[in-house]
Amino acid sequence: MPAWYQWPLLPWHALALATGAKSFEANPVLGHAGLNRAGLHLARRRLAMRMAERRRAACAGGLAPAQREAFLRDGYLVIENFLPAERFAAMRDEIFATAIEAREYLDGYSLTRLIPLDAGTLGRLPATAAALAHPQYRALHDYVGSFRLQPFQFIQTIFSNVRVAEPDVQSDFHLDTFHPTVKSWLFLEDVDAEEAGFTYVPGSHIPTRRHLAWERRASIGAAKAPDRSTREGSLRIEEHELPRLGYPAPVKFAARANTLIVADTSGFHRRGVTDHATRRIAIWSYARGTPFRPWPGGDILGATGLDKRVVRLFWAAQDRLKRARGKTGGWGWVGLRRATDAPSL
Ligand SMILES: O=C(O)CCC(=O)C(=O)O
Ligand SMILES: [Fe+2]
Repeated sequence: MPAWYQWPLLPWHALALATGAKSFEANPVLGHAGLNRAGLHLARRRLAMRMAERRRAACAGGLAPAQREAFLRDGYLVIENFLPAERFAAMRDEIFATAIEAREYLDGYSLTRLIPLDAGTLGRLPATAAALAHPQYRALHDYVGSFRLQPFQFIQTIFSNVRVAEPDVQSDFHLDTFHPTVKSWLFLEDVDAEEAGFTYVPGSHIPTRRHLAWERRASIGAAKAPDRSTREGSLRIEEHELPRLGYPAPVKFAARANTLIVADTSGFHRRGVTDHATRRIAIWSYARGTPFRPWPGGDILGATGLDKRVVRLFWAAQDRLKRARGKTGGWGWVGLRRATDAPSL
């Protein structure tokens, strides 16, 4: 039962069922054990998948049939030599040479640095802006994400083993959310097999019956799960549970520079675990639409250019909230950094 103090907001929480809201903990309807036992979570998931299928079909034009087939089978696409070589080199050289205000987050053994590619930075990175205007880039995100949406873009550097600690929170197998959604990495440097390569369970974007049964069970206890990400709607799974779900073994991707990996991160994935002190630099993008919408268009942020501003506004609001609550740690601005600058702890 929701606690008494949650009752006044129940209609609001119920309305959130029709949106991408995913936190089992923050929403007493989404997190309700009885409702999830009866199939609330699964019903949302099934309907969201049906809608995504329709939207995806409408976005299929920009992909070759073999690409569509590979994606529908695996849940990801790996495209080597994605950009023309000169364009890629110009972008990489420009990025490696430019120091820009960055945000960083120290979590477990990783330090992640993000430099937004937005209205505040793209003017200083003309070769990068030109390279990312590649029409296939957008088409792939639209198809995999199932929305015609301008993705949010960042320069992402992940340093692993910056300190003695457990791997970061992304290094557990998980689903980002309950509906199809897209993330991509266009690697600026090689990622070797023993490094922290992106790892995906092939085919897990289309849940098997056993996967759905696992998800139903997980959703029942998710609001009170010991793991925070699970409570927040990004279900974690133990590695030893995976083989029972009927998928092939996870694939950890080694990749040459200029490889693009685009994935539906509603399938099981994680950041690969490594013993080495490594750095992984990529153009990282994601896009997420409203899961129950039957049509793929209507990108208001993209049409108004706000997509290049909202991330910063969101971060500012987050930072203000954190200060107001007297909290420290987590993501924060750290001043000028190049993507390649060694972490200073
Ligand atoms: O960085 C990676 O390899 C995966 C991280 C992840 O799980 C995510 O961004 O959703
Ligand atoms: Fe993820």
